Amino acid sequence: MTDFQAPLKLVVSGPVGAGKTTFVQTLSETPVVATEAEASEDIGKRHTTVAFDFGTLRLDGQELHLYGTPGQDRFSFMWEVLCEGALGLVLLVAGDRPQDFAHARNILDFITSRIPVPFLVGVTRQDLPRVWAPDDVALYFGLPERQVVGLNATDPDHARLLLASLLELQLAAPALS
Ligand SMILES: Nc1nc2c(ncn2[C@@H]2O[C@H](COP(=O)(O)OP(=O)(O)OP(=O)(O)O)[C@@H](O)[C@H]2O)c(=O)[nH]1
Ligand SMILES: [Mg+2]
Repeated sequence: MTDFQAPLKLVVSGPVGAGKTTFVQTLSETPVVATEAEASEDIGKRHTTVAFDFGTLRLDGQELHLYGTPGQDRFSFMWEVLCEGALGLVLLVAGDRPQDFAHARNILDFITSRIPVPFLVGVTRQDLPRVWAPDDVALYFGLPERQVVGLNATDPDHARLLLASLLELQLAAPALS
């Protein structure tokens, strides 16, 4: 027996502009590997993730590896690659972009139908006016309120709290084999 604990792999996914890259950058204690490129179509911002974001941190003594996915559907093959072996999922959606909620739901279904992992929905941009509250997003997704958390993805305290809640869910989940 060794007391080496393997890093826990967590995936951060969601539509374009949900805050995935921001979330990984806010949390990572090591320099983030990011693969942003100039967007080739009009997605409302200049740069977008084309392969993944990668960051690491320790939380409650557990080493975590975070993989942020691209948001654009044309990179959906990367979702499967990145989700291989994942033990948790953070599905981010921008609280001021309700037009993206259906797409977020599709991404969530796509991933959880392939890997039945514990997940939390994070509703970003809570620092801005006129955003959907997490409870309303929970209703929209048909999820229990405790599974939908509001956050400002640029705030380390918010981001760490969300991950801590996901770890709690993960510990509570029956062992997946
Ligand atoms: N005020 C505020 N801005 C945010 C928040 N989350 C993300 N942003 C901003 O929203 C923009 C888009 O965020 P990204 O992290 O690039 O989004 P993404 O999900 O990685 O997008 P793709 O890689 O294109 O799919 C950036 O300018 C962020 O600074 C938030 O909670 N509050
Ligand atoms: Mg990104």
